[in-house]
Amino acid sequence: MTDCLFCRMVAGDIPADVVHETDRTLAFRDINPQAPTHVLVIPKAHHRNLGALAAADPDLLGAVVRAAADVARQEDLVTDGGIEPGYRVVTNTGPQSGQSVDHLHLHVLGGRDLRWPPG
Ligand code: D5M
Repeated sequence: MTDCLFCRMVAGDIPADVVHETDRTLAFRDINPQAPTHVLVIPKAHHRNLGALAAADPDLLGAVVRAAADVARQEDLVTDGGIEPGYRVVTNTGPQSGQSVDHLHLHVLGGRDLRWPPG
C-alpha cells in the first residue's frame, strides 16, 4: 500500500470532502483551512511537485489548472468570465516553502482579503 496521503485519498482509503472530480483530477477541502474557501486540487496520478508534473505530463498539468479554475467558479470566487471577488492559487515545493505532502497540490484560496506577500 502506498504511504502517500493523497494517493490514499484518491483510492478512497482515507475520506476526503470532495468538491470537484474529473477522470484525472480530484479537488477536496483542506483539513486546516486558511480562508473561507480552501480547496486542494491534485492530479490523481502521483507526481511530487509542479516541476515533476510539468516534465512528465504537461497535459495533466493543464487539467489540474483547469480544475482549479473550475473550483474557483464553483465556489463563487469569480463571476462567469469575470475577476470578482478573486482568489489565489498557490503550490509549495520543498521544505523551505512548507510543503508537507509530497503529492502535487494546488491550494485554491478565497473568500477573504488575501495579504501579499504571503508569509
Ligand atoms: O499543504 C498540505 C495541505 O494538506 C495542508 O494545508 C493540510 C492538508 N491536509 C493534510 N491532510 C489532509 C486531509 N486528510 N484532508 C484534507 N487536507 C489535508 P502543503 O502545501 O504541503 O503544506
